[in-house]
Amino acid sequence: MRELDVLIVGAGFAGMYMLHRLRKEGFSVKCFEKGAGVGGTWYWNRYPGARCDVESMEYSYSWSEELQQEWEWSERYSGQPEILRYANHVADRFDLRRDIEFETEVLSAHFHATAQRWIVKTRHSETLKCQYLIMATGCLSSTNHPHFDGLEDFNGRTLHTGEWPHNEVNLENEKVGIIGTGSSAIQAIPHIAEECGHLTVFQRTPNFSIPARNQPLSAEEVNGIKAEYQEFRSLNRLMPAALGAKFMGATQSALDVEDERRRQEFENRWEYGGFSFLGAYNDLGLKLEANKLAAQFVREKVSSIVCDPETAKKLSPHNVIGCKRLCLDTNYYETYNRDNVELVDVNTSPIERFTADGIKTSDSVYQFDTVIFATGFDAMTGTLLRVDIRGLNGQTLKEKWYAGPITYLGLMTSGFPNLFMISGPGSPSVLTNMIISIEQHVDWITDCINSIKGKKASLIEPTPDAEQEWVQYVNAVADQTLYPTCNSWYLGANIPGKPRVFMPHVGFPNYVARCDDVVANDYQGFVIQ
Ligand code: NA7
Repeated sequence: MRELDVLIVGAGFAGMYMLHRLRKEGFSVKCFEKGAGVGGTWYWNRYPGARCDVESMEYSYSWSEELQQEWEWSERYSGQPEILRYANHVADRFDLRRDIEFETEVLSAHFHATAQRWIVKTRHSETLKCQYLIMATGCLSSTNHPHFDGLEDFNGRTLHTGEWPHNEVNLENEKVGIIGTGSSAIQAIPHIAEECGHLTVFQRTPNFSIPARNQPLSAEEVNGIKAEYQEFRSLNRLMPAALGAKFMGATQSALDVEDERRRQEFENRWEYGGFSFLGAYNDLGLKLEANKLAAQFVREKVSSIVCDPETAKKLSPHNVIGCKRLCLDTNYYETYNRDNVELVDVNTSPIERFTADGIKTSDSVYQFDTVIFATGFDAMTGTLLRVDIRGLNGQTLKEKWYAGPITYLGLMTSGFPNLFMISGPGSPSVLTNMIISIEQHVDWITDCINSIKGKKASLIEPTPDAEQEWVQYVNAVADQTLYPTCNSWYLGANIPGKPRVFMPHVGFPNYVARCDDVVANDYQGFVIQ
């Protein structure tokens, strides 16, 4: 049986950097990846229009000055193919592939208490032993396939945005249906509408979307950032979402500004595009009254863009803006002015079933060649719980987390010694620039493993008290914001039966300070032996 110091699961941006760090520290380490290539999220999400919503100069590794200087991003927001090229470039440049085993899915990991080792089994029936197991499996990696009656009868093609085929998908002249209007759908719909014959969009909840204003990056802008890249990174790390220092950080309340000035500020931000919109005032994510002003502005924009008043009304989002992740688009609302696009509100016309030819709602029958599920993910915990992970006394992670994930710092959970999660529930992860959060976790884990070695110890796990306190703290912080007020995937609310618990930690700098304090206090809240 192979034996390693560390096994990393997943070769996305988390797994790749983790591998690089631990290999440099001299540990025997391998990375197992289910896909046939690196890139994680960006390997699987290849749907038309897939694009990052964090700006390219920020959504990239900061740990290698040479890398960040030499890589040339072409657009303000990178499209999926360019991000995947970047991931491949990193894998080659740092010779990571020799320690990544592709098409190798981990099915189970059981902790053997006497041997103090994790016993890991793969789909290829290999069994191996490792001292540390690091789950770098991503927050949006288990797709959500909601149940629809009759789906098995449908003779057409079905696709999921999060599992898009690797060969070209030709939708020309096809009748296409798409279910869902989250970020993936909002990016894909304008592209699909241009390509296909007719597109029917099935919407359950209208989302807030802001124009991305994507454009080519100018040499001037790139050179300006590269001249002071470290400073640029440091400023962004001080922001609550570890991004956008140039447009977040407003100090004024939306309620303290007269109507006309506020309107102009929203207008400026709408024109500038992207997440900057939510940075207009310091209380848009905190006070309902302030939030309503921003939400109303977007609703008015929707009505001014969409020609058909009935469609505009259906598209008008009615909840709290930013409570679900804000969507960024290119021509999303404009697409509904096309003759070949139709919007169906499934609240008033519920989908009853799939038929052999398409979909039957309560009041119509639709024929489709292809139906696209843009129905999102079992986020943050989905992939961790799909692996059969068993800790001390055979307890499964599923049993332990039956009422919601319990972690300390989003890094570890008690009863599961030497099991680390990168961007696990309870850490800032999806509320931040993921790459920056990933780097902070990877660096923390590397220091931790080195420290255990330095102490001539072999095991680490958090205490139950520390993790209980942490979960309460994460929820208390979230409760000071508007995040818990809607049915988002941050709360697990998109998956029937999933416990409703706010999973990410709000605020990057506070989180980093807590992690640093824990280390400064000799790994307070952990037991090392
Ligand atoms: P999201 O944001 O979870 O969106 C999924 C969409 O699918 C959303 O509009 C859902 O409606 C809809 N949905 C899910 N199940 C159903 C059923 N059963 N019937 C009708 N509609 C349904 O996933 P995305 O992939 O778009 O984006 C995920 C993240 O990736 C995004 O936040 C960015 O960070 C990138 P609902 O809103 O639940 O009513």
